[in-house]
Amino acid sequence: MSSYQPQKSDKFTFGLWTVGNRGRDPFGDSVRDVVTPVRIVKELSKLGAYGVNLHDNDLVPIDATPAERDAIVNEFKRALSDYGMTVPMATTNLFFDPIFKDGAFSSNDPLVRSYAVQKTMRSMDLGAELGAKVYVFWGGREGTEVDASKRPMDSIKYFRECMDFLCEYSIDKGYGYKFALEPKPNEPRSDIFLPTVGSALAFIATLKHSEMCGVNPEVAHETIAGLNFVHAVAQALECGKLFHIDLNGQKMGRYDQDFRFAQEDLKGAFFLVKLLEDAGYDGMRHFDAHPLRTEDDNGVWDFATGCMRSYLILKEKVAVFNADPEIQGIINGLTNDPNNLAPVLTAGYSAANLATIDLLSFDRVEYGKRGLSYEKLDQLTTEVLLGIRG
Ligand code: DIG
Ligand code: MN
Ligand code: MN
Repeated sequence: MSSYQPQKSDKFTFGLWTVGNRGRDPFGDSVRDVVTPVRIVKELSKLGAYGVNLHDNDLVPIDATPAERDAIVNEFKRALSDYGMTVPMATTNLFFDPIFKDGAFSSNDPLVRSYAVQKTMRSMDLGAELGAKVYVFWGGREGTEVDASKRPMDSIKYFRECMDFLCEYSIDKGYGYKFALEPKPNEPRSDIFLPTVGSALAFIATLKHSEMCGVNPEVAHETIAGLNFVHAVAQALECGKLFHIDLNGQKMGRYDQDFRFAQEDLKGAFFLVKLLEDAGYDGMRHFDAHPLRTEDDNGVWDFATGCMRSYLILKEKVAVFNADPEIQGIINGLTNDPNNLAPVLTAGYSAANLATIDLLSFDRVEYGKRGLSYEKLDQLTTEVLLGIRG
């Protein structure tokens, strides 16, 4: 039995804004004191985390002077060194300040778009100084409440112009960033542009430097959209565009809850961990979640511990599932190919393969009656998760 003690090799990371969340919500004031970035680094290091991520203003106030900025960053860098922590990802806060109330990269106003690009460049400079190699773009304010307020084709064009400009900036500065777009369908805007992984992947294909752009899917965001998160991540993985991932928990049909990882859909979390581990995903396991408003300071670190423990426990259940002979027997039988047709479809169109497909003949009615044992397969999966198998 493992201790489920996180190791640096697990690559667990947390945003400063996660364990630093003070519990304020639209209907209630903060319930916890400020947790400083230095203390976050120290406490997460003690719990076994690999690193922390940040928005520019999680660390440096928007109105800080250059001297204040440098002092804050130097103190933070000392803490990272003292506690052996890294900063794998950085991002820009383009959603909190009123200037962005009607969007940043997709704002109608070229002055706002230009300021959003400038702020992002300064934030990219900060991220590079801290060693970040992934840069996330979450367009929390890119959207509408009033359809008449935007020409959506122009909004997408504006967004593309800013992304193309910033790709060039990263190249010009030699930062080597991998850009990761983070989709969300709504909240805080009524409708947010690039709402899902699929729409983000389509948008990336239209960028000048699409090769350096991928996605940062979040469990809660595809779930809010009513979609299967594992399928969204699988599509990103399959096309080499899973550059980062935001792990958390979410009930469907609710506001963005950002719960502790696996707090809600346990089977969905299991198949997500299975997908990532079976695929050999070597990126960060980043928790973009926050403690419940009910929690005190102790509860904050219970939250962080729970995120990592649940991932490690589910990783162990994946190994049990993958080694279970009855489960694997059913799964392996699903792709039986007595007529050797899979290689024909993989090889693609040719005279020989055309003839094979053209001449294909079988008893469709009888074949359609075959049972697939999914009832047994899913029950066995449930029993693995309930701990009575393996
Ligand atoms: C919210 O899901 C967003 C912001 O917290 C941040 O920009 C991004 C980082 O993963 N996720
Ligand atoms: Mn979220
Ligand atoms: Mn997120």
